Amino acid sequence: MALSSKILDKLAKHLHACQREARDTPKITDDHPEMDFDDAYAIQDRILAAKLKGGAHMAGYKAGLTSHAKMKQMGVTDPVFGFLVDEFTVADGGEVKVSDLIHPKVEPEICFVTRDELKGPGCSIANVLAASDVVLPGIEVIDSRYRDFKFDLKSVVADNTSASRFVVGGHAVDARSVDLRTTGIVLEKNGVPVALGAGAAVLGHPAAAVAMLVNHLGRRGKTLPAGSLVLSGGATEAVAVQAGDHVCLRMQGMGSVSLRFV
Ligand code: OOG
Ligand code: MG
Repeated sequence: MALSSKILDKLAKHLHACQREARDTPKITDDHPEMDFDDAYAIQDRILAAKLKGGAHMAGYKAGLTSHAKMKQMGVTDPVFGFLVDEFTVADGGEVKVSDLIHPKVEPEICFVTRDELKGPGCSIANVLAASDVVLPGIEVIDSRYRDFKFDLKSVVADNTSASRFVVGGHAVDARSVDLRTTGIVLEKNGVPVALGAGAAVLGHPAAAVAMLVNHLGRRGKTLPAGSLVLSGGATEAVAVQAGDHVCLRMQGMGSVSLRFV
């Protein structure tokens, strides 16, 4: 850790306020270049603690920057992990108010629901599949609090990896009944396909993203509880949206899920 507890508190308050008030900010490493990854996750933990104190409930976890398309788009090289709480959830077919957000983008994600607790280190794709219940399609709405979506990895971790809204739906299938590497993904905006992919775009196999999350939690003395929802990360580049847009994700063998921006 490079930053004092007082500065971590201040940065967490600042980023949380930016999220709630839909206000952008320069990336926090501009003022704190010495910040390390432990600091970044400590800031994220403080934001989660504030949300839980305010009555929020955990809704799951997310891996991000798990595909080359996303890493290239954002200019970074490693995956990151964040939390999901109930205030981020949108019903399938539901509405997202653009005025509550800064500069939203959508991305298609293969989502896992676990049946058994998972522990790291040493968690593998096989462990994830053995402990999983179902997989289903999800659209994540990301909304970096950083000006023009410009950040480095540490800043984006502190900002809870740009988490803002998500929807899961479609048709859940047994995680072991499908080859998730060849699962086709079509993201449509206003009826037009805008991003295409397959599950293998996510670290070769989307379960690898869940295993990385579990190993990350293990390093921090935590486990992934049974019954967790995990977003495995955008399989394609994220697509900017604005009020009036309708977004639909079609995932092979798993139906579709959608939302509208108003
Ligand atoms: C960081 C969050 C990335 C994903 O699925 O890759 C993410 C960002 O790109 O703002 O959620
Ligand atoms: Mg994502």
